[in-house]
Amino acid sequence: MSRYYLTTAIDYSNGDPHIGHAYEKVGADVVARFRRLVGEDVHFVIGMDEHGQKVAQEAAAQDRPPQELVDELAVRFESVWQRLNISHDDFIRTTEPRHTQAVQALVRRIQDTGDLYRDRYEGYYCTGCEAFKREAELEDGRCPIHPSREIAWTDEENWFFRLSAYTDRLVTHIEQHPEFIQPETRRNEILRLLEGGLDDISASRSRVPWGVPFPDEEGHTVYVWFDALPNYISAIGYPEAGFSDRWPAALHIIGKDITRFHCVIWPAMLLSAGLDLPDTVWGHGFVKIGGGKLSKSEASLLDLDQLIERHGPDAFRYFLLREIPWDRDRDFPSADAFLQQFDERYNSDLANDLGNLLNRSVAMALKYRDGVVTRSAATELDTVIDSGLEAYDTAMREHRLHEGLDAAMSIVRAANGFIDSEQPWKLAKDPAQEDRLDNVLAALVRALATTAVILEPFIPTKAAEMWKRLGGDELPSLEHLTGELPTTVPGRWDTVLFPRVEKESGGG
Ligand code: ME8
Repeated sequence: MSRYYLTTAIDYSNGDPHIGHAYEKVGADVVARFRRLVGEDVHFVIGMDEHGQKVAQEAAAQDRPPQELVDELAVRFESVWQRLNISHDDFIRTTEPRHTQAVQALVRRIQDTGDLYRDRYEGYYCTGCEAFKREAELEDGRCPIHPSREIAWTDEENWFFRLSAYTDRLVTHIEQHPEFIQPETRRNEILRLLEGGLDDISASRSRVPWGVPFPDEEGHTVYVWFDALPNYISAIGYPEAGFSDRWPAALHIIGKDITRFHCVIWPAMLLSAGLDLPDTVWGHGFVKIGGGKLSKSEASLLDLDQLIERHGPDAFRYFLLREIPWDRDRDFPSADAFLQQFDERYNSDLANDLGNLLNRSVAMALKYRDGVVTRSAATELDTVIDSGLEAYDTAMREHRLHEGLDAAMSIVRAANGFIDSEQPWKLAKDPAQEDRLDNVLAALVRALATTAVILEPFIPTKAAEMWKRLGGDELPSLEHLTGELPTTVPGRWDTVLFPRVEKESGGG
């Protein structure tokens, strides 16, 4: 069984989870579930980034010890992930002793290679990015990513990491491994950045007490990115030898704002420590409302608990990946527009296309054949199912999740079209069409069974229920799909899979 270790960014513990976090975790969960579906031994890690100035400032603003704040937020994030059915195997928190030990071990190892030196830093620091900024990176004296935050001038004696020494090795690695940074837009951005050469960066902070103590350096903590990035190895047991059972990771999933940390700093740290680089870093796009920052009142309309409540967790998962391409940004004009689109998508794709197909097909199989579907020949719909499966598999393996989802839904749309064109109720009246009716019904059940399996990564609970309603037991893995198709539909269900919503969309 091949191993597949995947991770997401660990989220900052300075506020509640939002739709951007949910989008990333759901997308990563779709990848994890897809890899399990194709029979791989998946290890899926998410977690919390709990140290640094940003978290310390929030705790101070709330007049609380930072540990108390991060403990509370970790519970809050995990409860949302549970409600969304995120199937992670581990939840790493950077305040855990296993993490602290791993970070210190990695810093010592990098120190041993001679890549750390003491120097003085004088310049700007953006707590939003948790990063030092060159003057040229600022716009009107502010960080363009966090224009609402004051940018702070800092002057401190730090440990520095010789990042500049890795420029050429990084360029060579990226050029020789086109799969290392994806999608390609991100790869090009990083190559452009490397063309300009790299500055060395701080590895410690002497003015931020909330962090992992820097080894043998009283008063210094490990710079928060130097602390956060190694979560990918601390979670699998670094520096214990067993960590290499999982390392290198197959995939790091992160947002486009932090590709530089993952495609430049992290690989340089790994190279310095003599560790392998991850196979792929995927930098997904951003969900935006009204072009950028959400106002507080708009944000409250998009509270995750309410969004999950609105049409259930599967519908929210579906909506996020149907509407927001996995490789690009998506801007909704307003929170109201987001909700309206959510309601429309729910009704059109899930209640109408998928839900109705299931109802109509089950009803016809029961009415005309007592639920037993047998085939003597393939139909046009079978051809569509075969090509849909192939398109799905290719898209999913290349992490084009929105295309994978569309390939699955194209089978659903084709099956509905097939019912309309074949008119099974007419075939049932004509004794000469008995075989044709058998084949049509069998193809419909096959379309539904196939989509139940391949939609499992996106809508895990409803997909399992679909499979059951078709007479299946446990959802099979993808390679066993053909052999395990249900052939007897057990009976009618008195509930529908996705009840239609009729209410006006809006904030409530
Ligand atoms: O960056 N749309 O944490 P974070 C899509 N702790 N994705 C978004 C988003 C949006 N509107 N807003 C944020 C951090 N994200 C660091 C990561 S990893 C070693 C440390 C994504 O809470 C963002 O790109 O600010 C990142 O991948 C993740 O959410 C966590 O963001």
